[in-house]
Amino acid sequence: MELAVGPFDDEGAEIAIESLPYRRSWMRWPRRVQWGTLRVGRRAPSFAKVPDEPAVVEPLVPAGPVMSNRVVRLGARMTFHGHDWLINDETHHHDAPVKVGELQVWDLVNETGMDHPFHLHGFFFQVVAVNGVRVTPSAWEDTVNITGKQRVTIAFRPDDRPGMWMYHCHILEHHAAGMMGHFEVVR
Ligand SMILES: [Cu+2]
Repeated sequence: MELAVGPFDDEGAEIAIESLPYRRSWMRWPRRVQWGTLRVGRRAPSFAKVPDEPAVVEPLVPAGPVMSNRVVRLGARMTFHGHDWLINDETHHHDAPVKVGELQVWDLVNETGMDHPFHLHGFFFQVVAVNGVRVTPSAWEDTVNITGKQRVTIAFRPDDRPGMWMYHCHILEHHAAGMMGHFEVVR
């Protein structure tokens, strides 16, 4: 997505920076919160350069049925203190290794009723299907929001950077309470 961003108002105008209400679970009622105020300064020339052609994203997975080679289930478990947040029924899941150059197609299955923004470290991925329905990837992502009970299929090809890598829910209290996994990239 390419955006042109202002401000387009005159000097002295005030623009609120807000988070808009979004219901990410039944547990919390969404609120509109103002985080800051932008005051428009004196008019200045733009430094932006617009590319002649928009970026082209070559699909990693050809059209047709998708075969995934891994399932990552995002779950939860009640505890005395609140919740454990889980990957494949474990906190801080130790996932299987992946090979450099080998196409990865992962089914991310949200077993809970709330959203989890899934974030992968180190490798950009394409969203190839949502709830089993193919989508044409239009961008390289490092995070995809998975709504309650949704299944999102992603694809990436690990390049030659062996070592331990991580994925996690980007709601940091979920990450801290276990909704993360490590996996090794091997040659
Ligand atoms: Cu989460």
